[in-house]
This record gives sequence, structure tokens and C-alpha cells, in this order.
Amino acid sequence: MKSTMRAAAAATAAVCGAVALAPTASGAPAPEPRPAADTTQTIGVYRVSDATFYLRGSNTPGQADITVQYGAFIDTPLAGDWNGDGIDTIGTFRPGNGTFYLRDSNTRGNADAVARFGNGGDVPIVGDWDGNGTTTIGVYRPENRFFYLRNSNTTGPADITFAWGNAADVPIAGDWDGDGTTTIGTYRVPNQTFYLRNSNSNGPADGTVKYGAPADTPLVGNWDGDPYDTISTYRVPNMTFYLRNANSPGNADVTVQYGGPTDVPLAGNWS
Ligand SMILES: [Ca+2]
Ligand SMILES: [Ca+2]
Ligand SMILES: [Ca+2]
Ligand SMILES: [Ca+2]
Repeated sequence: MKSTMRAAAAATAAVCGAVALAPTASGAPAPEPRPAADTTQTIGVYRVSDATFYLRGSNTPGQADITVQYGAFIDTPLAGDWNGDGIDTIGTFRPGNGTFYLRDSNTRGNADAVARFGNGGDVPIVGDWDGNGTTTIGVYRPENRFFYLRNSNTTGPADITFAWGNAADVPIAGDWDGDGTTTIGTYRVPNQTFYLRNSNSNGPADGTVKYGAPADTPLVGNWDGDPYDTISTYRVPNMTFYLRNANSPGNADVTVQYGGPTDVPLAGNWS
């Protein structure tokens, strides 16, 4: 994600600053500039039947590179950079108690952050709403079509609240315009259309893209490492990801068969 790139740039700037202030008499060679962090995301799935994440390190068919049992079978899986270190890690939202359980590594263990936020019937969404490099929590409430977004992964009130979308919409989130902040969107299942908004506020869609087939699950990711998150879908009957590198109609840029029939698709920069 863009936030990853920004964090890398900040780290590089910090190194350069330290060099400028260091005494030159030491004779120590100047460190090589660090290469920009890889912001490319790859696919993964959460298998409901065994409450396990199967994460893949490339957008190609094959075995999972990382397998992590985490959460309960009733949970909704999540992925994000909860601690701002450039790596996306796993998390879940438990509908029964409206609680997020976020883990800072893609390994088994207890949640590093637990946040009570939203109601049991809410749909979780996550993003870097304030552009500071960390992914934080949010929910979409279908009953009133309101988004509730929070800028920290802690229990507390929403920092941003607004209405958007229609009753049949599935909420999504991404950095559509590459400015470093995540904003919302929806996928309208009956007409297989993405509606994208470049600010977290009420107003018209900034982009409308027809993409996918009936029964597809929408997915958002940055598959090519440019500054933009883009739309994609996962098709359950043939367990195939249809990844697109532009927020425009067209054919998938990458097609990957991966996962199983009860799986939920994910995207992340896993390692
Ligand atoms: Ca992280
Ligand atoms: Ca943030
Ligand atoms: Ca943005
Ligand atoms: Ca991209």
C-alpha cells in the first residue's frame, strides 16, 4: 500500500539525516540508500471451516506460503498493517460481540490489539483513514447504510461517520487515488458494479466500474505496487481470483486459481 512506501521513505530520510549529522572523521562509509519497500500485495484466503488463513506470497497458483490458524469459525477475516511496519497481518471481527482481534504477525498467538467497535450485525472494513501508515478499524451498518471509521485500533467512538451506499451493497475500502489515505466504496451485487469514493464523506461516487460476475465476492488490493489500490473479485464456484490493476472496466490482468469453496479472499503484503 501507499502507506508502506511512505514509511520506507521516512525511514530512508531518517538514515540520511543521521549521516549528515555524524562526524566525518570516523571514516565510516556512507550507508547505501535503502531500496523502496515492496508495496505489492498478494492473495490469501480464510477458510471458514477450519478458521485458518492460507496466505500466498505471489499471485500465482500453488500451495500457501503461510498457514495460520486464528480466530473462530464465526469470525470475519481481515488483513492490514495494524502497527505500521509495512507488513500486512491477520485479524478478525467477531460479529457476536462486535469485537476486532488484530495480530501483528502472521503467526499463531493471541491478538495484539483487541477493540470493541460496532454492533454484531455490522460489516467490518479496515483502512488507513488518516494516511499515517497504520490500518485501523471501521464498520458498515447495513440497516442505516452508515460507515463508522476509527483512527486507532482501540475501543472508542468513531472518528468519522457518514451515510453512503444502498441496501444491497457490500462495503469495500482502498486508496483509489493514490494519495495515501484509504477511502470507502461499495460493490453492488445485483449489477456487479463498484462505486468508489475518494473521500470518507457523503457525496456522489468518484468512480463507477462494472466488473465481475453474479455471486463474485469483491476484493481490493495493490497487485502491481504502484500507488493505487484497485478492484478485483473472487469467484467461489471455480475458486478463482480475477485481479485488475486499474479501476476501470476490462478483463482481469491476472487470473489465479487458489483456495477452496468456503474461502473468503484477502489481499496483503504478507512478509
Ligand atoms: Ca504490520
Ligand atoms: Ca491510519
Ligand atoms: Ca486515497
Ligand atoms: Ca496498484
